[in-house]
Amino acid sequence: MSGVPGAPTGTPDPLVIRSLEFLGPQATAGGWRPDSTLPEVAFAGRSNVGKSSLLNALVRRKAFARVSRTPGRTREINFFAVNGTFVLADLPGYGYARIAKSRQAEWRPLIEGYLRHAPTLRGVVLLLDVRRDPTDEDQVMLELLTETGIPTLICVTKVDKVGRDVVAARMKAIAEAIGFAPEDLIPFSAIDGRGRDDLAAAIGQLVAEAPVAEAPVAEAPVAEGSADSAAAGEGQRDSGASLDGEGAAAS
Ligand SMILES: Nc1nc2c(ncn2[C@@H]2O[C@H](COP(=O)(O)OP(=O)(O)O)[C@@H](O)[C@H]2O)c(=O)[nH]1
Ligand SMILES: [Mg+2]
Repeated sequence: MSGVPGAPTGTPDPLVIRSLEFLGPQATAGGWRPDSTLPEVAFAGRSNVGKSSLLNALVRRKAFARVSRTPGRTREINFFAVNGTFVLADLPGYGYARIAKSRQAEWRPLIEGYLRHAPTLRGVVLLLDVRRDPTDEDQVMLELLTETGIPTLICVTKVDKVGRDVVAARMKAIAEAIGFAPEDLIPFSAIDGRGRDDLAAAIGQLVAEAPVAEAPVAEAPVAEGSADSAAAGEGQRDSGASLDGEGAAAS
């Protein structure tokens, strides 16, 4: 099982966790975020898509799996430094059916603000449920990613919930709905582990690749004020936090 196009088999697994440090939450658009120079990868998707389960499977950490039921935490962006080498940003799930419509729209300014002001962001992993067609909110997310030019990995979750033959058909339908090639989608299951190594390799590539959206470094003379982003204090907060998860979520 494999098939991440271009992912060399020799890419070291960046998600063998030696250290994992909670850096803090971003709660509002333009609010605090870590002043990090490390490459960053963000994870996005609809509530209940399986994001917490995927992250727990990716980093293979029991402590990580502790599902927080704090409602507030699930509406924040939570930042973690992995092995001191890259930052994982867990974006709030959108489209949660039990949240009033007025609150459902809150995710957009926060996520949009984040995408536009994350200087070291190397890519976003967007999760889509194998059994569902992409929603309007998924499409909004994709449009934001296209517009900002942020490299995007599509991960199709919960593939263990449908038969193997159905997976192929669903991958094709989902790819079509979002304008991707089916072979560029990564099938994933937190239950049987499918896709975990492919996703880890693809993330490894993202964080290893030359930055695409950062200020030019060596060649061009540095424009004043553009490169100096390291200044303010390290935002280190309660490191006992774990990734969010709606343990009691419906469907
Ligand atoms: N069968 C199966 N269930 C999953 C998988 N990933 C998540 N789930 C279930 O889907 C629900 C939502 O998962 P969760 O990780 O909390 O989703 P989140 O809201 O996106 O963080 C939970 O009941 C999980 O047990 C998967 O790969 N396979
Ligand atoms: Mg979650």
